[in-house]
Amino acid sequence: MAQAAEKTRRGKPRESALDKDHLLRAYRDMLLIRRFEEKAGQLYGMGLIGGFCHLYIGQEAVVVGMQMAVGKGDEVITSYRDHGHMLATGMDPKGVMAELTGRSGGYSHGKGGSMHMFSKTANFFGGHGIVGAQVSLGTGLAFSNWYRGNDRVSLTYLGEGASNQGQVYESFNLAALMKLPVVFVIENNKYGMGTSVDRASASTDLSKNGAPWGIPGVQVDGMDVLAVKAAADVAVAHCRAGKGPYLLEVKTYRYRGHSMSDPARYRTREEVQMMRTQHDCIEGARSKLEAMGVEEAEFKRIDDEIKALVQEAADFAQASPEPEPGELYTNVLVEG
Ligand SMILES: Cc1ncc(C[n+]2csc(CCOP(=O)(O)OP(=O)(O)O)c2C)c(N)n1
Ligand SMILES: [Mg+2]
Repeated sequence: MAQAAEKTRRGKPRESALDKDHLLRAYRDMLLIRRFEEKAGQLYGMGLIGGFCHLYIGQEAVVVGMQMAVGKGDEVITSYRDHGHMLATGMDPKGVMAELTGRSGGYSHGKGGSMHMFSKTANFFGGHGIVGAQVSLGTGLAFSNWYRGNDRVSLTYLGEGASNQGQVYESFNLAALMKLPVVFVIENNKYGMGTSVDRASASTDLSKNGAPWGIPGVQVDGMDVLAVKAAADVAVAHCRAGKGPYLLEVKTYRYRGHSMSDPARYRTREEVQMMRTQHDCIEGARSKLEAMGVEEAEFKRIDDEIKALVQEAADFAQASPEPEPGELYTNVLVEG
């Protein structure tokens, strides 16, 4: 991050202490998501998690970088690939894992599962299984902030597969027309299930998809958490200043299958391997931290802390009881 570099008296650029702390925090937060998702994958394999489950492994830098740019009160909404977003907004790994295993200690009391969790305290608005549906809802969150006259910003995430949906463009229009404070974050992981973006989208630079409505947009390296943070800072400041929506196309990659069963015939092993070995966001952050002088003992301390947190979440998820049969019809419908 160019502006993050400080000049020493000899004129050599070096990262400031503040940047080291920020990056360490980002490293920790990305590692929590990675290890949490690996554990979720294991529990799925053991039959403890059922139904849909979309892992976020590989994409951690996107949500962590975005969260570094927002503050208390700002809102997040996303699709079904949502565990990382929940952890990054500060939701408790125990409650998320318990929801994945369908237990009463979960955020939706075991009745929502992987794709349907919410937290008012964390300002996390889900978890949506209908592709693109969250984009109109996220625009609605921004409308509510505009209506109330506060300075909150809505981070509305979508996949590149969702990006050409009609309701996405309707949302762009309304957001631009009313200058709503929403950052549209397209997580371009190259695939929508088994369809590559090149086969599905006539528009190849998705950051320009808001151009007809005058929505500024940029492409961002989503495997570099500091690049995401830098772009997010600009986007969030734009929205907070009342200038209307902003679009980020964040180029990322998912290492695992679309969902838990995925024949993976749409890409080569070499492609996945190349991303894992040459562009991994956690390894990238680690190398930068090593260059800043962070020692092995510090990484070990963070690894141990995360391992313990994730194990605690898995233990809690397995010890928490299943919902009582009498709970079948509670909290599923609010009568107006
Ligand atoms: C309206 C709708 N159409 C189709 C589906 C089936 N479906 C689930 S995920 C998905 C692909 C979406 O890809 P993308 O937006 O790139 O998100 P990613 O899975 O890569 O995070 C599709 C077509 C759905 N859930 N909802
Ligand atoms: Mg995708």
